[in-house]
Amino acid sequence: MTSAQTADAADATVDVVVVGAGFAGMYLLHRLRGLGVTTRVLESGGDVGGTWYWNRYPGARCDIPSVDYSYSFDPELDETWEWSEKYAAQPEILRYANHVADRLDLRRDIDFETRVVSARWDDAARRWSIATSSGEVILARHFVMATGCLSVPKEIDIDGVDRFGGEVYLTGRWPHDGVDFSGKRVAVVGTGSSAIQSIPVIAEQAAELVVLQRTPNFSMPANNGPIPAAKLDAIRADRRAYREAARLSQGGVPSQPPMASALSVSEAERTAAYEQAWNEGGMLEFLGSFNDHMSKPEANELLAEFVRAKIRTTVDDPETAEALCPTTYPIGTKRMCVDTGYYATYNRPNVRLVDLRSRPITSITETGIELADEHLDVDAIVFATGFDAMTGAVVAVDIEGRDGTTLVDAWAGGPSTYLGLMVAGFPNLFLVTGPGSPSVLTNMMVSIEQHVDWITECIGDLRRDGLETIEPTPTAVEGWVRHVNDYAALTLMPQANSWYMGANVPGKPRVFLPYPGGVGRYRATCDEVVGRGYLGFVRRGPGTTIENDGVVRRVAPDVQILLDTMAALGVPTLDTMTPAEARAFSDAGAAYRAPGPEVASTLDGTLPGADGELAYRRYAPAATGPRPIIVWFHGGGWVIGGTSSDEPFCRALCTATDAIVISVDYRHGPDHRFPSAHDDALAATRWIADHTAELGGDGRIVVAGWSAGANLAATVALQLRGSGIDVRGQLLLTPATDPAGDWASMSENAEGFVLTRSLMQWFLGHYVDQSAMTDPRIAPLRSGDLGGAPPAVVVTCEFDPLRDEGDAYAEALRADGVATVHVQCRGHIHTSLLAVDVLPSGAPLRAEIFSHMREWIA
Ligand code: N01
Repeated sequence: MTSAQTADAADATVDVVVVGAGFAGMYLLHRLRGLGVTTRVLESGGDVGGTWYWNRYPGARCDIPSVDYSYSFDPELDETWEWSEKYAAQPEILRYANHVADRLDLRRDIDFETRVVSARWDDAARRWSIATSSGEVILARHFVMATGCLSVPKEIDIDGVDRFGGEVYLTGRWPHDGVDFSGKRVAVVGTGSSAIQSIPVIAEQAAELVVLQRTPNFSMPANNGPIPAAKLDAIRADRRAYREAARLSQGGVPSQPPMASALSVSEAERTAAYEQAWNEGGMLEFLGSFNDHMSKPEANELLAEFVRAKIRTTVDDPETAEALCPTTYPIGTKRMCVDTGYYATYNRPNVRLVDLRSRPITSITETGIELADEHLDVDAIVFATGFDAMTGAVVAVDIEGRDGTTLVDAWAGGPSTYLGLMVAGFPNLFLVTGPGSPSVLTNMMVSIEQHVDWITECIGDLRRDGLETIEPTPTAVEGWVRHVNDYAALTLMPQANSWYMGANVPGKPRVFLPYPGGVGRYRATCDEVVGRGYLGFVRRGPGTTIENDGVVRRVAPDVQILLDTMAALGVPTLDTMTPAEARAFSDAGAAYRAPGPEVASTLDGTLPGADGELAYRRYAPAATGPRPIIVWFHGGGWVIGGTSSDEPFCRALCTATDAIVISVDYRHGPDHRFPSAHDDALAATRWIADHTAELGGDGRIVVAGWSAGANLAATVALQLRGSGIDVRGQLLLTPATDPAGDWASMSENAEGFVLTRSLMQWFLGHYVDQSAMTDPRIAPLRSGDLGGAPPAVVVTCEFDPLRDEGDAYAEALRADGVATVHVQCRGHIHTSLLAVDVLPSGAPLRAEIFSHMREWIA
């Protein structure tokens, strides 16, 4: 197809085609008009409203408070529209959509009952050719899928539906005239949100209702009614600030992020918090009543059990109650439901629950539903069986990008996008709330407005700059997909067979679809991408190509949150203090950290160093009998720290390896300068080796340390070559190996990752003279031959100023024939692995490190 042919076949040419006239398409049309571009909106429904146009089942209402689930872009609209209750019902929300369409005169640019069939990118003409169900072909520079996340109902995958002689309904495609179930025997299949909202209403009408449940869902009471006064007051006091707080929040509703762990408070305190959120809050407040429900299984289970107890006290029949209690996935990992009288409905004499786990459906017959052991005669079946979420509506259009690649093929292994907004190889195709964006995990209105604003401004920027196309680079897409997965891995979300994972649709790749980082963080990322010159995008215009390849979020998400929190708290850096102040500050900080795992015992003692007694702390594992001994040298730049400054890590090391860990102190600068610490480290290791039996050791020694301590461990390992001491291995965690070297990582990571270049200089300045900086004891990389050193695990972190000298040491060890495992920690900083029980993403890395160490001392 040439561009000339395309143009000939075209019925119309516009700047932008938008698919969908739900809340996303409506706002987009409004913004694009403001930009002065020509726009056609194509909508398969008969009017505006999207999800609220289609989902007219009884009981349908929003599960985010309506004052939040509404547009914020038009202050007058915001002030003049009044919601009748906390969670408005579908007819009221649809009235709101119509009101907005009237107010902004949107319908004149919308083609209703028009389905987009295909869209092909013409690279020569740099525009999309879009074919519709009415036979029209429209050419457009930009093509936006504003098709909603839950718009394509999942196909009914139960045998025999066509045979059924009664009425069949799909909650997502409900008749506009409503349905009268009076006097009828009705079956509802499914117990997701749609079912949980409709079941209580259908039960009031129907003669009999049987609910067919495959997986029970967690639901909480909507407590619907008047909008809470406190919320109204907050909005009226400062509407703009209220809306801004929503934009910067996690879920798109203003809230205080929870500070406490569910595991850190008494049972009474926890229950009181749960009761309050259950009775007064919404789903976001309930799940967010403590900060670890979505990350720690034990915390999650406490909340889940609270809901199960509520179900048991509400539902009279114990067997039904038990069947309604979800037990196979963590609470919140499937979208939690908000209901009005759902569980109590099962106390009605005309309602019955069938648990499909024990009594599966075998088929649908002419007269009802056949179970393994019973036939259910019914007059109507309601399928509340869900949607092909997030990708279904996008791939329903036959979209072909550059070089004839279809989106279906590009996404065969799961959707890959940049920011959930764009796809590599599909120029000028935008997705509103696409996979990889916060979307369904948040208040959709906030997410929609942010995406529409971003897309509009992007198109505006292109036009301003005389450019015609934009698309993400494969690197940017790969980086974003990795970041989304990194985030999801910090949560319990991937554990459920949910539609978030694509698990509800047979054959759909199992990928976590939305971005779990929250709307505030996500917005900042999108803004940063633009601020950095459209990082991760290629933009083209006549005779111009501007490629700005790169990855926007490379730091591990939990590490970034920690860094942001430290920045917000204004934690001072040690190099602004005297050594004594730095020691006091770091000792004080130790009181606030997680303690690390339990060990069988700890014991404090002293041992002779090179010049006087040195303190040590011995951590013993539960295993009995003589054990290998790991001699641990703490970090702290040879200036600060002591036997307990790395305590959580020492405990983790001890429990994971079943070895005795002896954390040895050493003399510090500036009072004791180089080589005092190095002499002490050697003397202490020798003494431990000589006294191994009395320390509980079996004669095998491992030397280990972090940062400056890893420098000591590396040097001791070299010095003990040929000594007769049975040194089985060396663990070097983010070691300093050549402080005088000119390392790129020292410049790249000079600022912003806790260990800074100036702090490193501060440490070195207090400990070692410039003239000694290349001494092989402080610069083991300069030792010449490293051969004969014990096997090594060298750990380096991507955002560590010491990364490159650590990498070089691992290479040098290998080159000199030392068995070396090099663990390179993507997205991590110098202090990451020491933050035991603080940074979840460090746990698998520690596990990997410890597994290698166990091989030395098996
Ligand atoms: O769909 P769902 P939904 N045989 O996928 C069952 C939003 N929403 O329409 O879990 C038997 O959650 C399936 O069982 P299982 C909201 O985000 C919002 O209810 O696969 N059962 C499940 O129980 C929500 O999360 C509101 O084992 C079958 C049910 O059908 C999303 O839309 C209201 C089956 C589907 O539940 C989807 O909710 C409504 C089969 N063959 C919806 N196939 C608001 O309040 C599926 N099921 C704003």
